[in-house]
Amino acid sequence: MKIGIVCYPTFGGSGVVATELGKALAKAGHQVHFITYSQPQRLDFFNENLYYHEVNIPAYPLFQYPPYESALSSEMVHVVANAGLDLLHVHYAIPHASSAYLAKQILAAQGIHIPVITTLHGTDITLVGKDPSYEPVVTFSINQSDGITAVSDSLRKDTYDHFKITKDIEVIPNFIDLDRFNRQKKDHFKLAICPNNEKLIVHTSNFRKVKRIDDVIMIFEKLRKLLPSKLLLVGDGPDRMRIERLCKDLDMLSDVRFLGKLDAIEEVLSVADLFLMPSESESFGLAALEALACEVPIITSNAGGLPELNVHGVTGFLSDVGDVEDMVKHAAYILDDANLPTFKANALARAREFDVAKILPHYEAYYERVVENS
Ligand code: GMT
Repeated sequence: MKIGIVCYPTFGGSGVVATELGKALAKAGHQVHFITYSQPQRLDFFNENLYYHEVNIPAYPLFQYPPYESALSSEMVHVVANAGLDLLHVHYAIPHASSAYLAKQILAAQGIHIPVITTLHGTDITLVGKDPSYEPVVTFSINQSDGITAVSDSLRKDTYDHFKITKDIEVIPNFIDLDRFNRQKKDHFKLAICPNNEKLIVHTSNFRKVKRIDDVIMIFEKLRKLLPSKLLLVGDGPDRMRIERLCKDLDMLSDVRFLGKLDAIEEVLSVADLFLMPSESESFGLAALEALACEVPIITSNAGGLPELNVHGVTGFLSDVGDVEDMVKHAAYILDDANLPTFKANALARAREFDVAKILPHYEAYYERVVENS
């Protein structure tokens, strides 16, 4: 098939999933055209089936807010018509679903039919999309999509609960490329961070409020009193400065390192003993799946789709949002040398269930169904 993929090209989970999906589709022989405002971060290899089309947004003094959606729709129209696409697959509803709707109408007026699939990823539904400033457009454009997917049962339910959706939503979970995400031997790195064989705790995120990084700090503050440990924080975002100040105030900076945004996240995960994700809301938890693939057990909240990934007592533990004490108790249990090897093995076994080779056929089958029925 010839597939157009529209996504945010930055570090966010939806952009990562969209890019990895496009790469896997290209490897499977499909022709994939990325349509984004800059080159997707993970589009890091050459394949004869991959194309990248940049959306140009010409500046004009009148535009306080450059009309990105119009430029995106126009680029979709050009690519669909010129490359003869069979399908447009847009990731994250805002504004991609409404831009795709407009492109579809313009193309229809030219006698070209293009089916549109919208994949809902998380905050487009649970946070931003619910805002009255966006809600009518989000509801309308989701309903106008020829196919809708959500990354977990929980997100599917949230979508029906918060929006008047009249169509079926297919659940296709996040997936992982185990060729890239696997535990590598990085002893020198571990020794540099944990010179006295301390346990290494990792958190990766975009440092937004929804991630509850204060909880990560409070869990670690209590944990390091129970056993020698270090904390690595990977990523960047609005909460980073405040969290750095909090660590300084708690006199923790000797045990906590802020690594900022990193491409080779699998190298950090390769030396980790435990991953923390105490999020307020999390539709799937791709970062936690990346940890599992590197044999790192996970302590997560039970928000959103996390119970669909984290098997309580097997791959890690689930706690109520904000229950720091419970998370500390579970973290100490996992990190006990008598328990850690079992949790590590279980983590890998669970990650294998989300291998891209297993999930890709679900997307391909869904594409065929949507194209046939639209
Ligand atoms: O808020 C984020 O973490 C970024 C966001 C995105 O859409 O870029 O991530 C969401 O999509 C990921 C991929 O489907 C999911 O694994 C994340 O759980 C989800 N984040 C939230 O729901 C908070």
